[in-house]
Amino acid sequence: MILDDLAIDQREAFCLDLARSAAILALAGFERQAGQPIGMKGPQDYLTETDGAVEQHIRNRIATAFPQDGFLGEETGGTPGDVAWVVDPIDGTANFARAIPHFCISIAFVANGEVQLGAILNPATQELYFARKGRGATRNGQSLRVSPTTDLNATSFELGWSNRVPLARYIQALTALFEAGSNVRRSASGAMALAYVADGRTDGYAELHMNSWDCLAGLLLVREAGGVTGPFLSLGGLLDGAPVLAASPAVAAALSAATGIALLTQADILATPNQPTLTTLRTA
Ligand code: LIP
Repeated sequence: MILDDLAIDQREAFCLDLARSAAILALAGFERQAGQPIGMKGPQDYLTETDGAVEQHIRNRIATAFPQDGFLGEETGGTPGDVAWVVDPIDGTANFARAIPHFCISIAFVANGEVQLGAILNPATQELYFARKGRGATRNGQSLRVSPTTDLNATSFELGWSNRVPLARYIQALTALFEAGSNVRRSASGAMALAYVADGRTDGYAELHMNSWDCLAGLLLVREAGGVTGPFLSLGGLLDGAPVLAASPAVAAALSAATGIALLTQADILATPNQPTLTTLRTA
């Protein structure tokens, strides 16, 4: 089913209100649970009651407003279909569980084979990042551009980590980035990291495997802020996850070479309708 601009307009207004209402729940949970026992889904995989409550809130509101839309969430799963909301209720759970105010709600809306809307809201700072395909990216309404950095010795990259990837592969990429001259950070929230690339606060973000709910909103933000990314949906990332790379154009190839994660090629761009014009990018 192809959605027209009016249908996406309706979801844009809803998406912004949905992110704000979810953030109220998330912040209340953050303030309530500080110092409480921490639940674990698995090694280094935290579970808080707020994750489930926020996702249920989001899922219920979508089911009421747009019952025909699909849903895929980190906590409750789902069958997305062609028109779907892809949601991480609390990205940065490890931070949330330890009372570190660096976490967010990440909401993406996928239709017509692409991410159409992306919203990332950090309830602790009240910074709302939003992008609509072809219409730019904002933070609290202010337009965003990726960083102008060209000198690798001045770059600050972020490299995400999870135990879904062999440690040796992570260390290899980390070493290559430091050897290329970059400073490398990890903040434990991939969605916030991608929003910071769009905001010019970081020059690039890479992770060797991310789930769709962690990255789809942020990848749209980066592209709409003038950045470049790797392929994700075309790799089957919606259901299975895939490597993620997003960066300002001048340093994207270096990040790709150091991590071995491919960039979108000109052929990828030309094959995707309505893509913003980008310089030709070599793949890794
Ligand atoms: C997080 C991701 C991040 C990854 C973390 C964790 P969560 O998601 O956003 O990319 O590096 O290990 O998976 O679990 O906080 O929602």
